[in-house]
Amino acid sequence: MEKFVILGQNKRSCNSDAATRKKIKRGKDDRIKEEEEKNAEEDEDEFSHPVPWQKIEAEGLDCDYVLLFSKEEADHLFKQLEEEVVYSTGEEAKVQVFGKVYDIPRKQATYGDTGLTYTYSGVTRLACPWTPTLEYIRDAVTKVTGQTFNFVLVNRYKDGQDHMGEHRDDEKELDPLSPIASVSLGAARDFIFRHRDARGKQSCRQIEPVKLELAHGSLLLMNPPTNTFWYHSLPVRKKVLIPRINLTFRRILLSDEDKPRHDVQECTVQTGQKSSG
Ligand SMILES: O=C(O)CCC(=O)C(=O)O
Repeated sequence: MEKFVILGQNKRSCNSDAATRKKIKRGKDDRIKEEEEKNAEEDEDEFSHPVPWQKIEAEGLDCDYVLLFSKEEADHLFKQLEEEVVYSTGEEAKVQVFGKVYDIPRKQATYGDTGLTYTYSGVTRLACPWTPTLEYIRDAVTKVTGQTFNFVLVNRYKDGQDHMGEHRDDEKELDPLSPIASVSLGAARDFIFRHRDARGKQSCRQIEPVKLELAHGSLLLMNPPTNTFWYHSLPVRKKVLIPRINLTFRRILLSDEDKPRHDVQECTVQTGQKSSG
């Protein structure tokens, strides 16, 4: 039987929890102290995580998981993204692995700050301008983590046949000190981490894989050094019949050093809105 990390099903979103948090009351004659405590509390509201985070740890793996959005909000965000996100087609929907070109078994799009590019699987992609919903979700993630992001990779899985193979997000243009924040909307899907020393028949160590189920409205933070030591994948699950959208928010280094500028695939849509044609 497969062993999964059991993740909690807290029902409330961060925003509603923050709003209902009680203020600490102080005596009238202690005004300065009261003011200091109020300021500290406001700072905490801005960058704390009032819903319970779950820590997921193993050797060289450090992740945090939380249900960021309520079901209603997650349903709404999914619908909005279905309207706004424009996915790559044709040549742009292919990747190169060991020199061979393949169709991607899902749909992909890249959004972010102006001019940013990201190279993975042999293809360099230019970020389309943020859409309002991507911006909203990015800001919600920043609010609960205190981390900023300038790029998002959008993956859309039409059903459980669509998948993502084992890989690490360790490209040199990614800030190695920044976590990768993965927001999931739609079908719950299994997500599997495998240690680099425990892959394949030739593996030199026996380390158990870490298996999670990523829920609708969830946020998984993959903190450094997770992506150095652990590969991750989203395997085929034939019983899953509904779509899922995953957003991985990333921080791309702004220095032009080492940034490949060749073979850049242009962003085909400038507005981030679907064309009617
Ligand atoms: O859809 C997922 O949860 C996986 C996404 C992923 O592995 C990636 O964007 O690197």
